[in-house]
Amino acid sequence: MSLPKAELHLHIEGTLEPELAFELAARNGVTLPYADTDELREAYRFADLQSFLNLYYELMAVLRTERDFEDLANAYLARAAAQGVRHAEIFFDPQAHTSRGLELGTAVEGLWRALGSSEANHGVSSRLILCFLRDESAESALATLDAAKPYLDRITGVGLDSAEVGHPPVKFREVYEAAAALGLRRVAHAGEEGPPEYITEALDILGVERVDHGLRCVEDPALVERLVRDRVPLTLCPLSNVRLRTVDTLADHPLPAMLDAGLMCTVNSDDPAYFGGYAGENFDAVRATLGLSEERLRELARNSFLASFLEDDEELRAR
Ligand code: ES4
Ligand code: ZN
Repeated sequence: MSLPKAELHLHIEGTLEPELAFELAARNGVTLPYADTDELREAYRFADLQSFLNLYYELMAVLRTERDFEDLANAYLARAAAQGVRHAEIFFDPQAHTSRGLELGTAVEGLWRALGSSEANHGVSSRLILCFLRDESAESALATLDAAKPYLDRITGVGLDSAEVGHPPVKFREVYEAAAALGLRRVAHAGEEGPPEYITEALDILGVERVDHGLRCVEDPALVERLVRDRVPLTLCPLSNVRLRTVDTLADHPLPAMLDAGLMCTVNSDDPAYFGGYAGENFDAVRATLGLSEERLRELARNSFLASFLEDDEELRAR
């Protein structure tokens, strides 16, 4: 569906389609442990977040050069534009690349080659959000923030992703304090697989402006009341929740009840190459399966711009 919208929860490494993975593997002389794209797609059956992350990190081996990151981002932007995405706030995982021996600058410069000309080439404005891997140490996150200092003109904010349970937001208190002091915006994944308390911690200790997923807030009525009162945006990813079995089926997704409760929800795609759809398919799915009215869909699209990091004038132009 091509309702104008902003994408606020999108891991660029999660847009690596099997065809591009094999193309980059051939270009870089990397051997993948899959015979072809069909066999690779067969591996896209996940039991939980960790089983997905294992494949997600494995496939990143094909990303080696600035051009690889540029091609990855351009492929995403073209697809997003075709589905009505007018603005994209894009996560990337530097530690998943520096741990393989790449320079952080290879990822940033390569992504920027696509993002810097995205408005002209695709009609999509963009922002870059650096994510820390929460299953790595706080020291590693601090070192990553330090390594990013030469690129801060290209980085709008920081996020927190990867395996959630056992890695509460408080672990990254210092890192987020340092990021805030550098003038960076702050978001974090919380309440995807982790408990509602992680959402409260992300707000109170990390000072996040948006919560990525935040799905499990529904287990805590007092927290829901707070999120409604403070208009805290939640970047929900319905198809991701189905594929990672955070919900049993899409029909069981609490999105309609969350909207009825007054929560500021947005609909996003997370890792679209792995979860069966980009922003448009996520909107289509919630419309078809959850029976959301046109008015609710327009509310979701409006929320996506309101919750973005665009300035007011840019936001009006984008939608
Ligand atoms: C992710 Cl779905 C999801 N959750 C947490 N971390 C991630 N990194 C990429 N996709
Ligand atoms: Zn995510």
